[in-house]
Amino acid sequence: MTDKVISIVLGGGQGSRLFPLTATRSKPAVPIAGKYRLVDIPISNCLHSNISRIFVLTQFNSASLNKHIKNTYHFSSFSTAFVDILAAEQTPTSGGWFQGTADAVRQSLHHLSVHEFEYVLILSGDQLYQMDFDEMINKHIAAGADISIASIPVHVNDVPGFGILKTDTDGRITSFVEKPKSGFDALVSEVSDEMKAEGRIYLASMGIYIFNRKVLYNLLQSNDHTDFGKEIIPQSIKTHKVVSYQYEGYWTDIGTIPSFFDANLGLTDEIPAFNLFGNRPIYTRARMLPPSKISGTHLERAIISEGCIINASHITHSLVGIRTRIGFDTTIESCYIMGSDNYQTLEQIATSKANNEPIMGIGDRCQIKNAIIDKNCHIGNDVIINCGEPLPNGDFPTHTVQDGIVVVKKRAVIPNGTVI
Ligand code: ADQ
Ligand code: ADP
Repeated sequence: MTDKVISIVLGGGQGSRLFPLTATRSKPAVPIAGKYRLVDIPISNCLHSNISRIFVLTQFNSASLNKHIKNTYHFSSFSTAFVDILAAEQTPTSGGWFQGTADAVRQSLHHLSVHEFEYVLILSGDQLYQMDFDEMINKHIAAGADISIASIPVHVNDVPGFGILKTDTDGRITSFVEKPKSGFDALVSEVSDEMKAEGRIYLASMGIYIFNRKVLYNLLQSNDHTDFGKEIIPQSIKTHKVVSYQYEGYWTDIGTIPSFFDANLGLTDEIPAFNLFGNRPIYTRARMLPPSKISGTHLERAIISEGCIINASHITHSLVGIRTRIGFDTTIESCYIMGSDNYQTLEQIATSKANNEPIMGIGDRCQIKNAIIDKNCHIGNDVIINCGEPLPNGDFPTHTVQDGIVVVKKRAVIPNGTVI
């Protein structure tokens, strides 16, 4: 049945919850887990579920996102498979930015119409999970549903952040409240004993929807609602058969700096909830990088990507991205270092050193804790980041602080001896 499906990945609105990682790049292009991009997660889930016609909707189209998609997702010219980026565009009928998730899909319908399909699978671009969509689609068809919504049991603390639904005994959704503020008692659902034991007694929408083609076109073309969670879904349960597809595997939102940070560092756990080391790889661009070269470093719970040159003394509970260079006697604890897009030449390094300017990467004798270091940063020698008193939130020229996490901005130059 998956050959009758087209998938749409919602690649991010105007919101800036991942700022400063999204200051100069579109959200789908944000690097994750050392060598991937956010968009690789939903695309890999689709490809593993044999869904190979995929649109990625984004507010702006960056050169690097295009390059990444073009260089990663190659298909045989005899297949119908594609991964296409659709950026918000001005047309005679629309003014530019997507106004919300439903508006983004509405503005893209004319690109879908040229394809043959029965079902549209709508996915968020900022979630970390591994899920079989073919099973969800089979259940959608077996239930004779108009719309299916993937749901997951959550704890009461998470209720205000999600669309919360309730179903009848057949799984048909009878109520849907987007991000409720009160009245939680009335929203409790029947869940498995295992979930009950964890206190996860509310069913949250995962923001993953299957729509029958006609239903989607009717719902989007009969009104100007801009949002699925706020408008389209709550109203459609009154007029259509909307069912819940309950999922209990690992799934997490990575749309904010703290959740993005936790999800990345969680990959260093002994048995991570999200398993990179399985037989369903996350696809990404093959870069032909050299193996990493590491010298004199005590590594503990560290994930080191390809192409790194590391002389640090300790790297603990951290992820080190592609082409990262780290100097001698440096200690890194609980950090996600994204790495670099290219190497500096030996001449460039010699010139920088002669001028007492930091080279790309992290210098000697640094101490860095609880930080995300974006790509292509130049961090000098003897730099200390986030190793003292808890830092208040703030936005500074070279970095931001949010909930105790320092994010060093892309291409930032941090001079020798700086203390943040
Ligand atoms: P949120 O994630 O808060 O809740 P929203 O901000 O609409 O909803 O984002 C959904 C996805 O669409 C995200 O990946 C976002 O980046 C993307 N997106 C948002 N606006 C966009 C736009 N204009 N153009 C392109 N992409 C855009 C939703 C549901 C809840 C549900 C949670 C689960 O509304 O009911 O519980 O997802 O995470
Ligand atoms: P990477 O993800 O590899 O760090 P980006 O996705 O940030 O790279 O994109 C590379 C380049 O694309 C940026 O340096 C910038 O010139 C351009 N770019 C990305 N996003 C925007 C934007 N919103 N406005 C203008 N240019 C952008």
